[in-house]
Amino acid sequence: TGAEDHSTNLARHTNGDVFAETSTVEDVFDDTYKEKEGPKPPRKLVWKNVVLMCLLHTGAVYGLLIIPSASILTLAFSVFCFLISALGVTAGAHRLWSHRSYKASLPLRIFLATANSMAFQNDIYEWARDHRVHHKFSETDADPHNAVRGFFFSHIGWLLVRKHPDVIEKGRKLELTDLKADKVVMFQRKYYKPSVLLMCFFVPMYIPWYFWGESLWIGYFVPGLLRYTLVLNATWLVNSAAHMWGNRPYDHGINPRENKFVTFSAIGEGYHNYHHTFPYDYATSEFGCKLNLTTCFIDTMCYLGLAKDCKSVSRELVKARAQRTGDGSHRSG
Ligand code: ST9
Ligand code: ZN
Ligand code: ZN
Repeated sequence: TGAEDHSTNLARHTNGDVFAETSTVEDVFDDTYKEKEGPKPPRKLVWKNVVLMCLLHTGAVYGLLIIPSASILTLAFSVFCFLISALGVTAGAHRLWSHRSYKASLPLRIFLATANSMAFQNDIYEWARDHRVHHKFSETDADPHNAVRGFFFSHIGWLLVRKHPDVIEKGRKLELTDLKADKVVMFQRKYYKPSVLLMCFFVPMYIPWYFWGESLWIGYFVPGLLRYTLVLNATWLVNSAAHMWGNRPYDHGINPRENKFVTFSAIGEGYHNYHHTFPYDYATSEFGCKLNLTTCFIDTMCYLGLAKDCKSVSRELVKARAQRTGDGSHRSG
């Protein structure tokens, strides 16, 4: 399946230079893997995570309730923090580090890693490793958030139980030298805990207090916990909703779908049928910046000379693929 896409993919992953080292990225679906037969291993709950996620979501609901007592500046700042942390995931952990779909200069990588700590979604190395197994073994036992196990599991449930052994077994065999060679990634991993305390909790709480006299309490619950929880859920919707609801214009043989709502809330990451079909495209869609703030951001970085070598798929290839394997809903605009 998709041999031409695969070879394009390999051809496009050129060798590194002063920007960032790249190697062949293992984000292409591997149809040779077969799930083990027999009963599945038992589900082992991790109670600590269950309790923490309950507390977090309770804190977020409380943050929602106290919005009327927050100043307008604090609300604007919360949106700002949402966007920065979202970019740390979309432009950083996802499009740059998991897929190597463009190259980023050192200052940009430092910015993205800092923004990524604000999103507190595991360090970049772990995120990208889990994400590469997600693409390579999509919707099997070796996919960390296997959507075949239902909405709840692929949304949040997978973070509340021990991983399926195949995720770890297959993950250990992945080629991750590009991540290990990236000093920014390794630095963020080494100092992950303090960087999260600072970026995800302290900065969002402290800045409104210091600069415009907001209470620390509101700073903690609104730009802090509420914003964090919203970014988490927007991200998780890509794994749950965008693997369940929407059209499949590029490949109807896979579950990931084009979902407008997810695209909006995840600043451009809901074109998920396209993304699983062409994982190396820096725009994760064929529509450029449309509903895609992340692509806009990367384009701006290129304009400023901070990013380069964005990979994309030619219109002809997209069209041919849609005709060959799509569900018939493709409209080339
Ligand atoms: C979070 C992540 O929320 C969200 C990621 C979402 C991905 C979305 C993708 C969608 C596309 C992109 C769209 C972006 C949109 C953004 C929009 C923004 C608006 N390979 O982990 P352990 C090893 S995090 C190889 O403990 P358990 C591991 O190294 C939220 N090896 O497994 C270790 O080895 P060693 C906050 C692997 O015990 C050993 O296995 N964080 C792999 O099963 C054990 O590892 C949390 O909630 C692999 N893939 O526990 C906590 N995986 O011992 C998260 C593991 O040698 N995590 N290994 O070091 C945990 O608490 C645990 O991982 C667990 C599993 C309980 C889930
Ligand atoms: Zn996916
Ligand atoms: Zn991806």
